[in-house]
Amino acid sequence: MSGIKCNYWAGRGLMEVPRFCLAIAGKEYEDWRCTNGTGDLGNTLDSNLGRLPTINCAEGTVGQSAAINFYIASECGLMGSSTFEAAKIIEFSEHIKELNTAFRALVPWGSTPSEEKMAIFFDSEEATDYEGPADGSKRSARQLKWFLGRMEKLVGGDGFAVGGKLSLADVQLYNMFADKLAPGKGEPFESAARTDAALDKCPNIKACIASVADHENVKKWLVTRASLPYNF
Ligand SMILES: N[C@@H](CCC(=O)N[C@@H](CS)C(=O)NCC(=O)O)C(=O)O
Repeated sequence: MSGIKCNYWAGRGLMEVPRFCLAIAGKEYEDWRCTNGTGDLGNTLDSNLGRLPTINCAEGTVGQSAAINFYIASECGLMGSSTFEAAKIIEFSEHIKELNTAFRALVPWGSTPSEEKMAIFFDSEEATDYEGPADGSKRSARQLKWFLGRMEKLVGGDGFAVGGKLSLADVQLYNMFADKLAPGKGEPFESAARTDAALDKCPNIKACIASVADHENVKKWLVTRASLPYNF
């Protein structure tokens, strides 16, 4: 047992990236899922301002998903081979977070997306500055194509985003672009088909996602989690 306890709701949300990292590393942990209120967790919620996710580990409690991702990925050997590579992995995490923020500005969590909003996110070519200094006049028009156009050039051409080996960045790419609970349920950006079509133009990013999808421990985790409570 790793001594790690993950505390979260009965969903993927902000805990599924750490769960994937733990699965990849083959570490056992306690996967606490909130079904009956968070009262049992006592003051361990303080580290996330009373919210989930949090983790308990030998040294104490950690809250905020970015910090949890860093801690778990480090413990699982998924934070690169140097401080520089760790920084590059965090850099990539932030790109992915910004992309998700752009999507959620159009489609707030829990809402039903309109075709108009989905078309803006997937098809907009208003911001086409895929190279060089970003065009600040198009700041509010940066949608999927803009992020992918720039991110595709940053990842390695060897199936790994950073440092020639599997890292948190690859897990986050899988989580954002490929993870789904079931056909039609919990699809990336509310449409796996549209997401896959966009990725067809990004062979480097697709290869990073495949490195995660093809990992034997990931395949086992996907079978295991199918029997666990997942509402989102
Ligand atoms: N920035 C925090 C956000 C935490 C957060 O919003 N958690 C949600 C669940 S995903 C929550 O518990 N919300 C309850 C609330 O805000 O009252 C993180 O990344 O951990």
